[in-house]
Amino acid sequence: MTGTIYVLNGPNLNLLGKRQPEIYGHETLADVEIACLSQAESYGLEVRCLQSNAEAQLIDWIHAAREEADAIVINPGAFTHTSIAILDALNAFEGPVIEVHISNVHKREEFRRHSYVSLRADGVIAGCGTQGYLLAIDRVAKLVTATN
Ligand code: CA2
Repeated sequence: MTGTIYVLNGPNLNLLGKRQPEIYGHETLADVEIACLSQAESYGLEVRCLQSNAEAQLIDWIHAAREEADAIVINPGAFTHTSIAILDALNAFEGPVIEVHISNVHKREEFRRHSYVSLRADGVIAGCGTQGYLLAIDRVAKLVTATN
């Protein structure tokens, strides 16, 4: 199978493994990205891992994914709860979109329970720690195979 998955991470996720391990665990973003590469490779898929603290950069990458990716796995960080612009960008992407949250957003503050991105996502994974990214790749592999 050939195919490319964009794995996008939003604001503050560059701090993974460096702060608040009780919420986000001990793995760094680099650890997560290596695990994603290996998981995708097991399905014969390629992965491009990108992180930004800037909403505009994330939107530009989602636009690039329209030409370059077959699926998007995205943890939009706090933009999940605020960004209609990221929702609009994802709505212009045709392939599968899986939304990932490391923490269980439903067990936290009320404002984390609403996600604009979920209005577009084909699947949402929350509260599975960084394993959520690998579960998202499993799901994408299944969806990409089903459409090929
Ligand atoms: O649970 C998730 O993955 C979140 O998307 C993480 C966001 C939060 O705003 C969402 O409500 C849920 C925050 C990312 C902050 O990441 C950090 C990682 C380590 C240390 C500090 C922040």
